[in-house]
Amino acid sequence: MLFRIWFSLAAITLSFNTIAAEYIIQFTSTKSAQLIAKQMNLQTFTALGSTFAKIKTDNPRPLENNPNILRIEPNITYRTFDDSWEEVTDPKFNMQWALSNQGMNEPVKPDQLSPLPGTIGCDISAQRVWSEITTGSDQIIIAVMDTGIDYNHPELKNSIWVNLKEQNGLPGIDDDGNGHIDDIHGYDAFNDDGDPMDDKGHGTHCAGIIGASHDGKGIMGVMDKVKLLPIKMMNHKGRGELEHAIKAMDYFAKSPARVVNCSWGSNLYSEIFQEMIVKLEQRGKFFVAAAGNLRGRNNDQHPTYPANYQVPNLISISSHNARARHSHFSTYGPKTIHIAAPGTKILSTYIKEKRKPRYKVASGTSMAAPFVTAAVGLLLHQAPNLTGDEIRNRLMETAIKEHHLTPKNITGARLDLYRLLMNIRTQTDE
Ligand SMILES: [Ca+2]
Ligand SMILES: [Ca+2]
Ligand SMILES: [Ca+2]
Repeated sequence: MLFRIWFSLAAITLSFNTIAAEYIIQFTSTKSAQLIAKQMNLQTFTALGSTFAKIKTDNPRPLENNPNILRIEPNITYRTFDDSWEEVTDPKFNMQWALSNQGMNEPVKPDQLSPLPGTIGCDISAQRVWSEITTGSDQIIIAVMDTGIDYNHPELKNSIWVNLKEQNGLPGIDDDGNGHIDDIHGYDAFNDDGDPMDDKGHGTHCAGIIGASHDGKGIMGVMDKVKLLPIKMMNHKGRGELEHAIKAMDYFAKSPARVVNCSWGSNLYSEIFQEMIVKLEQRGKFFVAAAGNLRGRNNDQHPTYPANYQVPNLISISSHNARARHSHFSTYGPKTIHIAAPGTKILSTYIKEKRKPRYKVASGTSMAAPFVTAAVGLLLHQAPNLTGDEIRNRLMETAIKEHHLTPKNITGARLDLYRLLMNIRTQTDE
């Protein structure tokens, strides 16, 4: 705790006496907010019952002692956790090693002759789940807090959540009274409007991993049927700030989604953000967070947030490759990262670009998290009353232990969807 306090104070102190920086103020009450906002001429916004404002100052210290202010934190910048991107010319399921690893199906660049041999069976057992258990359901709603989703993508358009009251309502009117105008397919917290179209591609890639349709074309998502709820909180560069994250969290809180994918983060701690996750635990909401891409970095010592928040309704995900090894770019954390999931050379959907296929191969813990998010969606559909703690324990106890992953995360294990949904626990004597 001391470390965290130091961490946030250090961030404030660093910018003290230098140049004016942006801060987010959380007020003690609505009344306090009105008072201060009027005095200082600030625009306020509300989220999860609290009132906030953004302020630019070179000295936040006097505000820290103001009795009307509960917290003041730097307006942290969050970044997407994608490590590398590659073009693809011929997308197809037999390149999706993460779903069904045949030993030779890691995607290759056009100038490469053959992929590195993968380990047969090093996948999440998706095919077995599809044939024996489920391919998903329209009742499962999954939020993707990211750069948006291309909701017109042929692989995704049938799987995008629809706000019926807005779809059947009037343009320019907030038909469902949720505070957002024309939010038919979700919300754009970055621009504060009702259109979460992706202008980067990152969110669309994550969305395809979860729910690209099983339609005989292109690729397949972990789920054939699902409702994806895009909450855009980052711009075309994959950058968003605490202000946008707070607004995105408020939308997620009000939405019917129970699980959210967070393939992004920052090394800066935010008490405001952590408190929001805790509040949402009471509403049965679960967070899947990518652990970050700083190669060789130990999250136990150098935390990444939100992945490192010590709350029961969040799971932190590192990345493994087709050979069941820790991905070279992924952070590790024997005490703080829970499980690994496939994140190296993942083929998925991408935004529309001139004369290019709407697919790309990408690597990053950003790509690993959505496999787990989809798994949580399916698990909650099967067992809706699980608590955050129970969801995380199930994921950890049913993950497959791998020698090479052992020092890299708490369990030394990787996601296995079949074992998760069949509740097949790893023997403790292994
Ligand atoms: Ca609305
Ligand atoms: Ca409307
Ligand atoms: Ca498809």
